[in-house]
Amino acid sequence: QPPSLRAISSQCAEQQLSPRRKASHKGNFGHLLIVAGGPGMSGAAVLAGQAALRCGAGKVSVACHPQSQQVIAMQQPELMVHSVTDDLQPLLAKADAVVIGPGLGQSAWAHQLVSTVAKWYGPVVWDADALNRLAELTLSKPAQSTWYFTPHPGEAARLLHTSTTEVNADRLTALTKLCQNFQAQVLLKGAGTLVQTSSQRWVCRRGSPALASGGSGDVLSGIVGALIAQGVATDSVLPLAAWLHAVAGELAARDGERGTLASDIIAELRALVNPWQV
Ligand code: NPW
Ligand code: AMP
Ligand code: MG
Repeated sequence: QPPSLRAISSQCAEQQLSPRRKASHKGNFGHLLIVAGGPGMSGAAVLAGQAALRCGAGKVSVACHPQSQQVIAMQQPELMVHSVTDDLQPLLAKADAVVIGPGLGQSAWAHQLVSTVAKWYGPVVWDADALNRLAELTLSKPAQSTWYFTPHPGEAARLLHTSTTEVNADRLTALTKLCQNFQAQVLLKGAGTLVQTSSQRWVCRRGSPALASGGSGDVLSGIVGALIAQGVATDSVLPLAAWLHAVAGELAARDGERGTLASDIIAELRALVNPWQV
């Protein structure tokens, strides 16, 4: 019997996000590693990285393709940007959480990174091309790690070896199958985003068609990663991320939903992750 469906509300933010201790330092807010940014898609890594910074991750590193390193580093000086040619292990060793997928592409370089991260013991957010690669493999999650999936209906269809139409015809069934097949917590994107954690199913009724533009999902992956790195309770990470992203999208659309950019969503996040200040 799958868990019942609850609406995600502002309570999520109020319960999980509290003021920082006066004496806190960056080490208290986690080190997030974002494995992203293949050739031609450096922007996806920048958007995920900026969203993670604006959601309060203590440190954010990006592991990207050599061709993307300079452009990513030049766009956001707070990001630590590493060109990865062979070994990801030294970067994984320093990370509290990993996001993998935004703009990763489907090259042998990307596939190698997916295989390495799939063996890591820590929490991993799987998005975009990393999900597309997982769909082609038969891997299982290491027992100690927690996996978070953030597919759009197209990615969900690839993971379930079905069509986008089938997924959208019964989104709750697709959600449950993804959780079961991959032992993961899952956020299924699209208007009325669905989330399944270990104990609860959620629906997010907030959000806007302003979110329907390239890079919007890359922002979401950074939000999820930042919440994990900061120690938000495991079962609250995905509902809270869905809510922050959706409400930020509504706020970003105040001048009109058409033409809202993914970057505009990021600009709204800081007020939302400090809810006691509003
Ligand atoms: P359609 O078109 O309606 O038939 P892909 P991607 C479907 C990176 N990016 N409801 C859609 O169906 C990403 O991170 C980089 C229904 C179509 O079939 C990835 O790594 C950017 N269907 C990579 O590009 C900015 C939906 O999914 C398919 C749906 C490819 O990612 C852009 C499209 O998905 C981008 O984020 C919905 N709500 N949503 C950058 N600046 O660097 C999606 N679909 O083929 O996986 O392509 O999502 O663009
Ligand atoms: P992606 O396809 O990975 O770029 O992700 C798009 C993001 O925007 C997801 O979080 C979707 O849930 C959200 N989104 C797209 N279209 C809508 C919509 N019409 N209403 C609400 N959210 C949307
Ligand atoms: Mg995406």
